[in-house]
Parts: sequence; C-alpha cells; structure tokens
Amino acid sequence: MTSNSEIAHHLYELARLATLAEGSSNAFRVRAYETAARSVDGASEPVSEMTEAELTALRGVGKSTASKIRELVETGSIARLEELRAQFPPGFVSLTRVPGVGPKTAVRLRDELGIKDVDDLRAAIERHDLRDLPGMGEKTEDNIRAAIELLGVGGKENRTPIIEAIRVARDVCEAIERVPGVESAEPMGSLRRFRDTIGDIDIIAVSTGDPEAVMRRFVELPIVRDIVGYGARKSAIVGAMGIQIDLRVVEPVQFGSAAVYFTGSKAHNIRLRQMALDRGWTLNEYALSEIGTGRVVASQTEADVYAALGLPWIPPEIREDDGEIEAALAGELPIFASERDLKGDLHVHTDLSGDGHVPLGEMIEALAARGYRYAAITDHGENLTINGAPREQLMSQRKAIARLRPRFPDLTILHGCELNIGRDGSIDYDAEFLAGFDFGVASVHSHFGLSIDEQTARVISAMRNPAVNVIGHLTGRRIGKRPGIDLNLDAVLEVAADTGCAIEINCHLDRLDAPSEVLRRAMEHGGVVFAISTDSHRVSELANTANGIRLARRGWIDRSRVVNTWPRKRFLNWVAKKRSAA
Ligand code: DGT
Ligand code: CA
Ligand code: CA
Ligand code: ZN
Repeated sequence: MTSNSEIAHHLYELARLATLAEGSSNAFRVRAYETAARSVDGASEPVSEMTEAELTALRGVGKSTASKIRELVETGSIARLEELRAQFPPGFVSLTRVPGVGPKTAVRLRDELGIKDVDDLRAAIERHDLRDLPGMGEKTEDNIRAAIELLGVGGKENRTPIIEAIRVARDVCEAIERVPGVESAEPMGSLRRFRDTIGDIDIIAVSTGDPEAVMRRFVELPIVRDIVGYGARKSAIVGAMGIQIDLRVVEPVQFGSAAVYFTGSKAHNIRLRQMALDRGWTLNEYALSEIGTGRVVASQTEADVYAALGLPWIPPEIREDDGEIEAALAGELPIFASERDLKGDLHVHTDLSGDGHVPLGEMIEALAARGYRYAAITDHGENLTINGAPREQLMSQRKAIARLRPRFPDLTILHGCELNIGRDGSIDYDAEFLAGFDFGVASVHSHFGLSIDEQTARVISAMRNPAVNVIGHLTGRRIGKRPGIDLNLDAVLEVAADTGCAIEINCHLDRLDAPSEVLRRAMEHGGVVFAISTDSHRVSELANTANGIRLARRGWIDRSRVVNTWPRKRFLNWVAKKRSAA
C-alpha cells in the first residue's frame, strides 16, 4: 500500500519540478499540487484506497492530479514525474535552492553558461561569468556568492532544510517498517539531533529477519534516484532532490550502541569513547565491551550504554559536546519540557487571517480537544496588508469568542492579535484599541535588510509595548530560504528579562525560530522566559508542538522558564502584569 505521506511526497516533488519546467506561467498548477500534497498528507483515510470521486473531493485535487495519484498507487511511479526527474537532475534542483537563483535563473544559467550544479555555479562566480549576463551585474553575483556561503547550500556542504529531510525520512522509515521482520526504522544523525539543516539522512532499521530483504526493498523505493552503496547490512542511495540516505540494519540487541553511534554527533561520540577507554572498554556501533575479553558491557538500549558510563540518558538534541557531558556528570542537565507539560498554545490563526484556513469555532474546539487550559487566538493585525484583519472584524471576532466561552469552561480563551513590528518598532493600532486585547504577539514580517542597530531597536521597542506579551519568530528566518535579521542579542535579551516579554519558540519546521543557538544564549540570561507556540494556520499544525519541544531541548531550555507550562493562574498573572506596565 502506498502511504499518504509517500503520495504527498511525490506531489511535493511534482510541484517543485513543475515550477522548474513551467516557470511562473503556471503558478496555479504548482500551487494546486502543493495544496493537493497537503490535503493528502492531512487526510485521515488511506488515499490509495479512495475512489476518483473521493480523491477529487480533497482540496487541490482535480481530475488530472487524481489520475496521477491512481497511477502512482497502481504502477509505483508517475510518468510525468519521471520525465521531469530526467529533465532536472538532483544537482540542478539544489541549484534552484540557492536564494537569489530560483527556477528561472537556474534554467538561464544552465542554458547560457552550462551550469549544472552548485559547484559549477561557484566556479562561474570565481570566473566572474555571471556579471556579464544581461540583467545580472556585479551586485547579483555578489549576492549569490554570499547566499551560497551564508546558507551552506550546495557543493560539498549541500545541506537540506530539516522540513524536507524529515518528510523524506518518514516516508522511507514507513516503507522499511513494512518489510517482514523489521521491528522499527528510525532516523539518526543530525536529523535525530534536530539540526536546522541535514547533510544526509541516517536510518537504523532493527530487524529479526533477513537483512537483505530490507536492503532490496530500500534500493527499490520509488524515491531512489541512484544507488551509492549496496551491502547486506549497510546501503546508501541518493533520493529525490539529491539527498543521500544511509541505511543500517542491526539486531535488536545492538540497537542501543548503534543508535548512540549513528546519532552522534561525532564530537559527542569521541567524548563517550574516551570515557569508555578510561574504564578499559571500547565503544563502537556493535557494543560497549571490555577490551581484551570482548565481554559485552552494554548494547541493547541507549540508556544502558549511558548508564554503564556513569551518565543519565542524554537527549539527542543536545549531543554536540557543548557542555552536555559535564552537565550530565554534575546532575545539572535542564529539566526539559515534554508535550504533556504544555497547557496552552499562544499563537493561533483562524480564517480571519488572509493565510488562515480554519473558522474560529473549529479552531477553538481543536484547542479544547488537546486538553489545553488556555489559548490565545492571534490573527494578524491590520498593518500586515495582505493577511491582516481590519478593526471591525477583530471586534466581531471578540464578540464571537465571548459567545463561545460558555461552551468551553475548562479552556480560558484569550483574544489576542499577532501585531506587525514596523520599520521603526511601532505596531498596529493605537494604545486604546490595543488595550482591548487580552494578549499580544509581535513579530517581524518585513524590512529584513535593516542594519543590526535598527533591527535591535525595533524589536526592543516592540518588547517595551505593554500590549506585547511575546515576540513571535524572533529572527524571521526561513530555513534554507531566508537568513534571520541581525540582532544585538545581549541588548534584546536584557530587555526581554526586564519587561517579562517572552521569546517565542516557533514550532514550524520551516522557521524553528528563535534558533537553538539564540535560545541557549537566552537561557543564560536569568530572567528571560519563553513560549512554545505553533503559529498554526490549520488544525493539523497544532500538533507541531512536538517540534517546539525538540527545539527547546536543543536550546537547553528549562521547563520552569516556559510560560505555557505554567498553571493557568500563574500564566494569567504573567500576562496581566506585562499588560499593566506603564
Ligand atoms: P550531517 O549528515 O552532516 O547533517 O551530520 P551527521 O551528524 O548526521 O553526520 P554523518 O551523517 O556523517 O554521521 C552520522 C553519525 O555517525 C555521526 O553523527 C556520528 C557517526 N559517525 C560518522 N562518522 C564517524 C566517525 O568517523 N567517528 C565517529 N565516532 N562517529 C562517526
Ligand atoms: Ca547524517
Ligand atoms: Ca551519514
Ligand atoms: Zn503567526
């Protein structure tokens, strides 16, 4: 059976490659593929078993997409997609990921300069070939060079944004788990450590059956574009979009040591191996064992391996040899928040936002169904011209919320707003209108090119506004697409601590903002607090809290500093105190 996420993945790839083939002339079709992919991904029934009528009832799925889905389910591939793959090999696709290049330019670079991948592009920039193309010039060339360096896109450092890598890894793991004898298949490496970008995907499958059956299935997956290595227990392929996937098959008894080894990081492993050596042991992917006798000390679970070395189990997200071993030895690791600890979501959109999709009542029902004690509805304020809501609509939303409250006695619904931080740090509306809200998130959505001092000043000024409880997606970055704004972090964090304005931990895989390095710095400022918020525009996105929990771990955030783990009363006091500040 072809899983929903496998089908969705093919549609995403179709969307991406169709953009390359058809340019913006057919933006409509590209968007339809994307919408279709999201509907398939979110569908609660197996799409592979749907009739044509059921398929075309899904948002974004027309007759032509429906027939492509049927084709994939029945034949294992889509002819149109195969054609596009042949036309646009992985190297070329990663070229289009370089910010400032995009599909149109990539096609031009290929046709006019013979540039086929990011390495070619680098070389062409070195030779100053780009600046002579009509409409390009020196400035464009410099920008592209900077983009390649800044984002580490392409060449040897061809890294994939986590949002794409996670999708690919999930598809592959689901397919591998269906092979008889396989007990589990899970991503390891940088993906398990939850880095923003992924070099290659590492997967461990635990199998009690024939490991070669796993490998045969692996190299025949529809996603495979190239087989890089093939062995009974270890293979590697290049998948769609050019990402490499390494797969190891291990026995259940080796899982712990294999997981520690392949999760890394390399630096963390080196520390563990040294600790093993100090005890006369060796640590490798097969076991922690005694040197000389080969007696196995630990291997079955990660916790066994860590315990034998005198350590508590260390969460993958902090295995970077960045102080975690010392903290673990001293019993000073943070107490991390888990999804169960979250008592509310503080950044949620409804269809009042131009980019929102869910009616208010439905969203509130979904929030209540998660067992939350409080939540803030935060549609965009009017300054965000495309997506913002005018005053009258926000006023009627406030009334609608008041009418809904009696139906949800266990959920405190705050009427909030996502305010837009202007160039000068001002936000939407006047003080009086702002005071009518129960809650405020303020975020940067524009003017990404200002100087570090200007950016710092505008964020600080928003933090000082009593109507602002949280700064949303602090840097405004889009992983692999747009770098975040430059900020004088110490100045920003000082004001955060001083005003009680929380820093958002935005759960979107595309954002993961504030980034983990920033979060870790923020933790070092005693008074700074955080909000793990989904910024949901759809009901399914409310479950992105899992990402926020992992990001918070990567940032060493202690649960006690996350405002939406607090009991309702304490949380509401914090909200009120900030809003009443003069
Ligand atoms: P990536 O793929 O660049 O995003 O980062 P990783 O951390 O996934 O690196 P990768 O794929 O080269 O290796 C996966 C894990 O395997 C790595 O985190 C630790 C382990 N590993 C790989 N090579 C070595 C090695 O030479 N020594 C040790 N101790 N561990 C290694
Ligand atoms: Ca890797
Ligand atoms: Ca690897
Ligand atoms: Zn938002």
